[in-house]
Amino acid sequence: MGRYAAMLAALALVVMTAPLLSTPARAESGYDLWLRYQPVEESYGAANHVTALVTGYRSPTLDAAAWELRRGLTGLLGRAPAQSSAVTADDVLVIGTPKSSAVIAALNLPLTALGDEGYLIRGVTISGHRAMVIAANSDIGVLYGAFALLRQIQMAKPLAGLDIASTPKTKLRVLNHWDNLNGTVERGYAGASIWDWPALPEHVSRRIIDYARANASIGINGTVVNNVNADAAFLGAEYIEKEAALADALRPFGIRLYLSVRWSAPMELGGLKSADPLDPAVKAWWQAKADEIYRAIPDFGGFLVKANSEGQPGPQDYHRTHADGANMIADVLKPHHGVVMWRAFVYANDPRIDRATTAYNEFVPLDGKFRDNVVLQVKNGPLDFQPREPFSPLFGAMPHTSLMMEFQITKEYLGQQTHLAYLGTLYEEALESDTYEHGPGSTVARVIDGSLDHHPISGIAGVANIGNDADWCGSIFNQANWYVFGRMAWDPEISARAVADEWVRQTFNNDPAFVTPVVDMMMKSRQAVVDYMTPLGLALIMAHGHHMGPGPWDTIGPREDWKAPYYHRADAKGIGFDRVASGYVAQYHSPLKEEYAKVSTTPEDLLLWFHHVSWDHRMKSGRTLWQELVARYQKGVDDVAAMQATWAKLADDVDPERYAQVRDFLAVQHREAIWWRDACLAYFEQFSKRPFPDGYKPKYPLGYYEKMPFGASPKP
Ligand code: BDP
Repeated sequence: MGRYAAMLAALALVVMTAPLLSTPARAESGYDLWLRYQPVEESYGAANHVTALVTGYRSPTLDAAAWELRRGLTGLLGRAPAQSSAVTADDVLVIGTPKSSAVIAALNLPLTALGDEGYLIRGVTISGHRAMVIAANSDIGVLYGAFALLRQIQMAKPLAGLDIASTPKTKLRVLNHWDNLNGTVERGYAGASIWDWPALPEHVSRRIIDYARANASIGINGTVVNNVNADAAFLGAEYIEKEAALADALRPFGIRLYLSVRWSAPMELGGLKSADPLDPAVKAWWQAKADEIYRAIPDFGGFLVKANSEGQPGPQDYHRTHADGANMIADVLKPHHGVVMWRAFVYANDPRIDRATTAYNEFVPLDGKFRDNVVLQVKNGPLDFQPREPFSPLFGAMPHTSLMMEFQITKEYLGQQTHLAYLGTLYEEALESDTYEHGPGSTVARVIDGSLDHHPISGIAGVANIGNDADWCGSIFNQANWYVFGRMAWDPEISARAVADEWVRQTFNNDPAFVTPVVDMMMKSRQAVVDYMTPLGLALIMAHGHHMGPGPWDTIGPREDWKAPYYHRADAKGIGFDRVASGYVAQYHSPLKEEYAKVSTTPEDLLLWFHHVSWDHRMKSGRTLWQELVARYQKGVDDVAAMQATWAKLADDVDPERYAQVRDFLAVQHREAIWWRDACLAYFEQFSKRPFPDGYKPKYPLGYYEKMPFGASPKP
């Protein structure tokens, strides 16, 4: 027997004997995400019944809604609902729009305020029968409502008395895939790209449909399929045909396709001599390209542009501004109703300038100069997706420009594949930050939902963590970050805890003895990462390039602002970046700029972000800064140990496969948290020259940590 045959035989044996062993639940790979539709546990479930599904006219989107409801209700309630076109019994579910369903039309429901994506779920009486309706103005609203109803049932909520009206607060709710032509994913930790370009346009895989379902279930309505570091080939005729096939598959689920574009594409694909946005030949090239794309994809969303950033070409190569560039592209998309998402992630290669100030300095003078179909895509913090940063001061500083949020869902700087870090709390912290643009209450959420300055375009982008792995995201808990991204894009004011609770119930079960500790663990998890990686406002001290593990000593980057000491500035006096002197603090509105200007009024969580502070500075705890730094690193490690202990008690409540993955990854996280603590403290101690508090000392000398090969970490 060959090796593979033997492996298969062994696997078959496991599969056959598995039901005989008393495992708590069937093994799950995680492929089903939060759409598992397992029977609702009797004890927590309400006695829900749905006897029949009443539909009207069909459309691909309404068919998707009916399909999902049939599948979901059959799984959850244990019985397939009958299919019907009229209400003839109790407990029927009627779905549709006033156009698609005569039954819905006759009910005269208050649908106007729902707009073109919202839904209404409500109990009604029809011809004397108890019924539930999912109604909307549009087919996609019905699909969103179908998922919302299934969510309620999966969470064991009673259907009786249900009355939910929900409308998304933002318009563009998009994933940004940093996927390359060759199938790799930049900063992807979940396997290869899900887009199978060689097989397109003929074949769209089942995974793509499941991807679309998962996105629709949380309201995501757009996807940028390729990396912001874009390859011009994505705009070539061969690829447009493939993209059109993908767009056709995504359309029933309300998902529009967008492309990242390379600024110099007119030269690379069109043979032009320049990519100057004010050159008529360049504009004509883009116009023809846009027309070509829209012929193939009539509802194409538009372009995402990374220009003059980290070596990418852009309008500044021709001494034009970002507005010149964005507006030229906006004009060619305008007749097709497309938008330009122009990234504000730019920074100068000048070590004398604080990198955190540069996007503001470049973009604020352009406020009011952008066309109305341009939206600036701004990362939540001014540097780069760190475990903690203050919100970018661009939010609140450009009232005449639409701004959308860019979050990173993939955890480039937060432990990548293995570390458990629920990002809901990070997103929430950014969104609820008050910019004071128009006085108190001018939150970042209100900037990006367009309500603060009355912008028609609003949105949130998330750099996807999705790949070809069995569980899509590299780990089960990473799925929660995709989920919370979508839920917060729909409603930037929803609470991180409420979303964690939803996710846990759907992904695992409704047992309070399970849900409560797991939600608590998730809610503390991101702070644990902050503490063992970059406590007290430190940033960008990860290892160079791959950003895996500690690298506060790293000076191998080609430019000053790619070296760790540029950020932490540790010396004999203290540690931290003086951002009062750099001009950064002044970019905030009052009262923030006054608060952040002084050590005494700066929140300790951001202390070293804003100030260079003496090692002996007295912290609120009574410890010196040096002692506090050690305590925070230690707390991060302890919190991971606490997560391990929590999970260890829950083995009986989860299927063995998912249980084991989480257990093993927490062990990795604990080992690496210790690595972070010891490597960073061994490094900083050479500057602080203060003794380590009792009971603590890094196990190895600094040089050992500095030489750690990629993928390895010291034995604790
Ligand atoms: C950084 C990533 C890099 C991206 C860049 C960006 O390390 O891979 O290209 O952001 O957002 O975080 O453009």
